Order: sequence, then C-alpha cells, then structure tokens
Amino acid sequence: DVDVVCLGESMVTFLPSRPGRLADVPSFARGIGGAESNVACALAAAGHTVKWVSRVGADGFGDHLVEAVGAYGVDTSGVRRDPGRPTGVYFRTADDRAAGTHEVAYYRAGSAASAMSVANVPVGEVWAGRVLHLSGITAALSSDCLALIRELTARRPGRPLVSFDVNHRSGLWRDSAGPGVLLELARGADVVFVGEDEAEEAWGVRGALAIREALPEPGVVVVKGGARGVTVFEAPTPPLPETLRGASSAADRGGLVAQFPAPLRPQGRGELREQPKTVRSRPTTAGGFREGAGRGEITVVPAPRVDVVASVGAGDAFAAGFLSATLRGAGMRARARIGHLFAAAALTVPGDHAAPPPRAHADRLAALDDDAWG
Ligand code: KDG
Repeated sequence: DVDVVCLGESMVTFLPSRPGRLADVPSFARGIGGAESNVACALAAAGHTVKWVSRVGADGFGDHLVEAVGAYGVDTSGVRRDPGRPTGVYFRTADDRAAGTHEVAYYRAGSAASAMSVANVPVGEVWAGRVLHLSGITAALSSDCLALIRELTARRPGRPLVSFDVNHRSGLWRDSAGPGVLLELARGADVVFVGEDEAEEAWGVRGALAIREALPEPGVVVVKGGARGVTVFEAPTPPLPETLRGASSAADRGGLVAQFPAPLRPQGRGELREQPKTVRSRPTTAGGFREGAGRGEITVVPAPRVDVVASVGAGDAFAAGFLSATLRGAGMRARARIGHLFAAAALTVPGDHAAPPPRAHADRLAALDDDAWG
C-alpha cells in the first residue's frame, strides 16, 4: 500500500543555458519534468510512499525518466515501456520577468504516454494508494487519455481520495475536446487545485468564489492566486459518491471513509479541527452551494514572498506540500502553508524540482501566528 499514486506523462526537459527567445538560446541542460511525477518526487522527498504510473518509450529518454524519478524514492514499477512510441521531450525558455511569460516547445504528440488508456492502465493499480493524484494535462494528450481520466474521476465506492490539478496548458488542446472538459473532470475529484488565471482562460470563470460555485462537488477546492496566495474552500463533510448518497451513517459509507486518514473523515458542522483567523466569510452568503457541499469554510492563506528564479514546477510543489500535510492530518491553514513552502522551494530553482523544506522546519513555520507568517 502506498500513500499516493500519481498518474501522468513525464518528459525529459531541456532548460535554457541563458535567458532569451527560444530562437536565440544556444544550448540547454537536461532535466526531468511532468506535472504528476513532479508531485510524486516532491512527496517521496518529503518521506511519503509514492508510486508513479505512466508509459514511456523504450528509448534512452525513457530510461532516464524511470531512473531519475526512481532516484527520488518513487516506485516506478507502474511505468510501462512502449517500443513503438517515443518518450516526450520539451524545451523551455527562462521566465521573462517583466512579462511573466516563457516559451515552451513540446515534442510529445504521439508519445508513449499519450497512448495511455483504460485498456492499458490497470485501474486497480492506480487506485491502490490512499490518494490518487491526476492532472488536466493528461486529459489533453489524446482521446484515450481523456477517457482514462474520465474513468478515474468517476465517483464510485472504495476509490481513494482523488486529487486533481487543473493544469490548463493552452498549447495542448489543439485538436481535442477543449479545456471546458476540465471543469467536468474536476467536479469528480475530492481535492482540486486551480489557478485563478487558468480558470478564466479555460472556463471564462473569474474570481475565487465564482470558481467554487462552478465546482460545488469537491470537498476541497484550492484556488491559487499566484503571489497573493490561495483561497481554500472546504465542505464540512466530504461529498459522497453518487451511489452512496443517502447512506445513513459514516459506517454505511464503507471503503471510502475507511481509506481516509483521520482528518479526512466527515466532521459535523462546526467541528472543523482548526478555526484559523484567516476564515473570512461563509460561501452561503456569497451564492449558496449545491446540496452535498454543505455550508463550507473559506480559508485565505497568503504566500510568503520569494525571489522567483523560475515558476515552473511551483504548482506541482504546492500540490505536493498540501497533500503531504493532508496525509499527516494537518488543519487547512497548515496544509496551505506547507503547500506554499514547497512551492517557494521550487520557485527558487531553474528547473521543476527542489528539495522540500525539512518536515520539522515546515511544521514550525506552518504554526506561526498570521502576523509572523504574512
Ligand atoms: O508543472 C510543470 C509542468 O508543466 C512541466 O513539468 C511540463 O508536465 C508538463 C507539461 O505538460 O506542461
């Protein structure tokens, strides 16, 4: 049994030797990327048991990915090799600080991972952890991948806690369904991470409250506002799978509840473990959630100030920190703060990966008073 299973495409990344346009950068350094394996590596580095499920080519880049992700302590036995398709790679430029942009050139169409499907990815293996982490990137890779993510986000009894990072990548949706489908997929998850910018670009939904209204089902929705920090919406009880609606007690909910660590178990109204000072308002006053999401709580957690080297991987690091703290039973404010601390580490290196802060240090910072944190 593992804490977390992460499923998604990983690529060998080529990081620029100097700033400038892709057209002008003369050389690149090899690294590894891929949103879900980034989360897996950070969680493993933070001491969790993690499995990465994917497909890579039977080529040298595939070897490198399996070895490099494995070197973080991630179980790579769920990665299948495809002799008929290549491993994806991508090149990027350094962040343009003034514009806040960078260029990305993907070479991943027809990759081994884009052929992941319900037929070749064993769902039992994917559901074997306490948490399953997915992202919207996979849904954009092919219609088979989209069907796989649909299957994995379908609410059903006994599934693990499903974490979904929307990760809208506009360059990936050329011939396929379009990013509107990400909203439907996110609704099937239990924990959703979404940036305000991507919600607006992908769905035309603006602002944290409107995002929560568009996503009433997930027990936790983390809306990321960049340097401003995050707004976390939390239902007082985790939503039940469709098939279990109407179950009369927690015990009737069977496997779903049994697989959750203690703090994820349903809590009665007003019984949230932590009432952070940062709780500002109740969503019911701002436009009523659908039945099942309950009254809910809102926690606003500012991000610490950091000198950003590159933004790549920061969202993945945030998700890893948040999930790590969730698995350890932390309250909502601490989950978000630990997410921020993991993200801060990733923001201060040029590549996707940074060593997460030591647990004792992160816990101490997460427990600071609001004044000392902000
Ligand atoms: O979150 C970082 C990822 O964007 C990067 O590693 C590449 O997975 C990637 C993608 O599809 O953009």
